[in-house]
Amino acid sequence: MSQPATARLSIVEAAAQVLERGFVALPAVLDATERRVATSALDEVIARGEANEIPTFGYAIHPLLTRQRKIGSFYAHPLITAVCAAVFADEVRVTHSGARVTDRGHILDSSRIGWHNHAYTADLKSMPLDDPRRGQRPRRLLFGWYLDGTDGGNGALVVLPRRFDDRLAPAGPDCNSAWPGEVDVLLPPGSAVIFTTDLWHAAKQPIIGAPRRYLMGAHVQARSDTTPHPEDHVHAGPEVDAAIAETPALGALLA
Ligand SMILES: O=C(O)CCC(=O)C(=O)O
Ligand SMILES: [Fe+2]
Repeated sequence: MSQPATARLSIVEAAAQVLERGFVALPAVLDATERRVATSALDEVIARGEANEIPTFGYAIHPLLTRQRKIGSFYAHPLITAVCAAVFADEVRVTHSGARVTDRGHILDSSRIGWHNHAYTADLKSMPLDDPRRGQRPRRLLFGWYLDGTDGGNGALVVLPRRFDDRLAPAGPDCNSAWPGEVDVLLPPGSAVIFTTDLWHAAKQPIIGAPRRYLMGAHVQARSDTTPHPEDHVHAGPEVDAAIAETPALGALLA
């Protein structure tokens, strides 16, 4: 099944989708100029040799905010901040930043990035998803900017929709195969996806010769929750300071 993301949702509707299905697609939020700014900012980091190139994954840049002052506004984007805040019913904090870029130079020899999630610490990982101790809402989300979208050519994001508190065992033992109920999230350029860290997801690989595929994203945590996560970064240094000077709202998100 695939799901083209076309409709414009209100903040409330978008947050409700995260609670009901574990993810929401926000189609075509960025315009062509914004997309060019972000893609060239990622290309600069790659050209400086600061990306970790993994043949079957692409370029991985983690953390990103400490390496590139030009992308602060995408991390403090008011729509992303508002939807995450509505999901948490709390203010938000950005705790991880990163990017994935793939192109025809990468030999993508398996059919997808296998099924995984970015669930919490060991305690929460072993706590059933419907355990009341988890609370009424997710406490950590991920967002991704798909700067040139996703389609059959450059590799769809694949998700297994679930209510945020559903007890959902992995749908199959093989993390590299298709799972029943999976949904391809197809996105026009400049779209964002917001999903809970518990959501099982995978990504189809770009076909050989597909155009460059740019993804940059973050972990977003409810401000009242200080539980650390192994993927968290310290965002500090001159690039972060310069980004905050240009986009003051980023300062509040990183504080
Ligand atoms: O490339 C994608 O669409 C998803 C990548 C991903 O899930 C990850 O890097 O953890
Ligand atoms: Fe992931």
